[in-house]
Amino acid sequence: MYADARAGALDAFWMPFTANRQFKATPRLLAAAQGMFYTSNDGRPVLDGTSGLWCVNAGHGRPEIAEAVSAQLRTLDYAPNFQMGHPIAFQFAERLASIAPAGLDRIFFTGSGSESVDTALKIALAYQRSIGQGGRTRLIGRERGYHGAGFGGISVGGLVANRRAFGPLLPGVDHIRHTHDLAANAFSAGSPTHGAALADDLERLVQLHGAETIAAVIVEPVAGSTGVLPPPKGYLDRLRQIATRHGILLIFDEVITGFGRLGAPFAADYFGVTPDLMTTAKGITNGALPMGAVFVSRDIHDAVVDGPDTAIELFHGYTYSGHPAACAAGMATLDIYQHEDLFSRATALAEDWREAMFSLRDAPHVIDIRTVGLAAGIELSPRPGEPGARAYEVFVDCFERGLLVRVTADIVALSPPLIVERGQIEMMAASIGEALARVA
Ligand code: PXG
Repeated sequence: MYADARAGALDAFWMPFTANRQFKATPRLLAAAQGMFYTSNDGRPVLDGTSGLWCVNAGHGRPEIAEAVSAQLRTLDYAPNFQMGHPIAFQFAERLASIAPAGLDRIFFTGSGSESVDTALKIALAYQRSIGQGGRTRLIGRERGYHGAGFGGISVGGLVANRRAFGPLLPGVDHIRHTHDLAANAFSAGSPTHGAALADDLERLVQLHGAETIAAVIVEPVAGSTGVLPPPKGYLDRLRQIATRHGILLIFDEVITGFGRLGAPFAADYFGVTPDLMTTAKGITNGALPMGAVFVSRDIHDAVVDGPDTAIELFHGYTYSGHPAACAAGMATLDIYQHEDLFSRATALAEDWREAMFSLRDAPHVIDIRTVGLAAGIELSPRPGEPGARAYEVFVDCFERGLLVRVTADIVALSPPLIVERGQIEMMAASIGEALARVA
């Protein structure tokens, strides 16, 4: 219950991606957080099964981050990075470059995942132009992809609800097919066996549009928002080969998969496939401050950062690109990831995670379970005529009993902080199992 009981106290905040009237009639508020737990506004502990929104990878309330941010704000609260600079942005970029997949060691800072996506798409276009391929203006995304909420991201994104209200979007965008195939792949742990050939859909678009019109293809290595879809075995390799063969840049959107979600620093490391650009955000600061970063191959950087020394090479950037406090949060976050070996934690827990999630295989309504790293998607059969209602009820039931999960359509998604303990993983499976037994 909201402490401020005045009528209308929740009205002013137009909440994002939320059923505002339903929420404000029965609000769920989180007042504090520590480690693996939130505390709800009415004082109940709530186990965080989602790392906030896939971002609090090192767990909540880390004093090291709070102290680093506080010290930075007292020393240098803000300074521009346009034709000026400040030390911590360079230091943090160098730290990020040192953990980047081979070759992706040029870092462009942004304020969010959506800005990272816009930035990567713009760099791809600028690069093609700088190498004399200015006719390559098409951008390719994938059905069911989520790349944030900017016009670039929703254009290459493939979730109809995020697109339909917003007009014609960017011109010249096309999409390859998604990889979800329940009939062939239900209950696959990790990457499913069937579907590598779906990468050939990029070849189809090359035949349709001409490679010389296509700048880049962007995919999430594991599609997250749409309900955790690991790539079929061999799919990402094949996509890499086709993109390379046709001079198309490959962008991995690692906003969710970056910073240890899969048991390696990045999905590129986990799957052994290196893209040309990589978008990140979320776990970069453990969610403590808004920030994103695009990792760019040195070749792309060098091709764009060319021409007369006095000319600005890329007319792009944000007031908060490399914000000092966000960089301080990021440096402290990387220290934690490294000292606590959190990038390998998802691998250490993978078997327990898989086992716990697959214990729900025979629970009511479950039609698929997918796990990869420390993420899982539990897909339910929709209640006839009421798509999404069943999963939403599971979400509310879990919250009331002290577990935070995410739902999208009729899929329950889990992505706990990497500090999760085995017992807490079992609690998550047990709570979801009980909720499934209760919903109609
Ligand atoms: N790319 C990907 C792959 C994402 O998952 C974004 C870009 C956009 O990031 P920002 O920071 O602009 O929100 C995202 C965001 C969910 C959920 O429940 C996922 C996201 C955001 C909110 C909810 O799956 N991902």
